[in-house]
Amino acid sequence: MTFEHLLFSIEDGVALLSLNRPEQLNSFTPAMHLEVREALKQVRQNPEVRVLLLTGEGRGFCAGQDLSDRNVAPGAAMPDLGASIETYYNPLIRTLRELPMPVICAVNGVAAGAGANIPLACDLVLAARSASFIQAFCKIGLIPDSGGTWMLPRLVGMARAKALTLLGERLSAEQAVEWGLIYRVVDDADLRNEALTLARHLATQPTAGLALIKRSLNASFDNSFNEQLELERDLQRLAGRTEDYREGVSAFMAKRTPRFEGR
Ligand code: LHQ
Repeated sequence: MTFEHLLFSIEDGVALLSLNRPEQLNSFTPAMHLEVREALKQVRQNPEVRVLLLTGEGRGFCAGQDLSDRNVAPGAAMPDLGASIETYYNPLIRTLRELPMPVICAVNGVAAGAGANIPLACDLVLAARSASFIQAFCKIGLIPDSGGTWMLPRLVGMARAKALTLLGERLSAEQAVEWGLIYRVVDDADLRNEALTLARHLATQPTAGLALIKRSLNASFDNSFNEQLELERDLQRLAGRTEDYREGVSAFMAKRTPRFEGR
């Protein structure tokens, strides 16, 4: 499949997926959703891929749903936005969160609506200094979706989550780091390189183990302490049976650099 609305490449174990509708600030149409879905399927199925890097082309990361085909004419039937979420957004968010590899998001510019919450489903979020996050939903009578109502209170606390979502004000990238919403801010000109360097580093690491770390931390929000201890036991059991564990210990004992393969 050739892609019209995104750029997609795989190199050095890193899949780079860049949203590519820059004139519309990479807002999502059904066609773009389908292309992202196909690219993510390739990421999942290709054993060469050990890290996913998600970003956007142009001056925006993603402005959420493309609203140009969402105008409800007076007298027209009311839309079923739930269907759109069920069909497109929820599967996207679940896929990013459950992908068994580290997912890096490089937020290259404004991230609004669903576009502000998609990064929160990723594992490591870097943002350009000029980027910003806007929970724009409240301005058009909607509620935050794409997992925002779940992630925001957990990341920044209820008081800030309510302020962000009820006011829809722009949060700068630096403030987003201060609030614990994202990991790191870098200068605009350095964002792509910094994100790629991080992705290439992770792709040389024991990525099967990293996937288990991600899984255990994601589960911790829902589990009791005892359930989490049991999950740690189960996932450590899996981790201990990877080739990379064998290689890691063996390299440590021999005082040599390990060569991990992600299995
Ligand atoms: C856009 C968009 C856009 C189309 C910028 N659509 N063209 C899920 C399920 C189903 C339905 C509903 O929604 C959802 C989830 C959602 O995501 S709802 C939230 C949808 N997103 C928004 O409400 C954000 C709308 N955009 C904005 O508020 C601004 O564009 C931001 C703050 C993102 C950027 O502002 P500026 O930097 O001033 O840029 P701009 O507004 O001039 O936009 C540049 C162009 O991009 C412009 O087109 P034009 O032809 O005039 O150059 C915009 O119309 C277009 N654009 N967002 N979502």
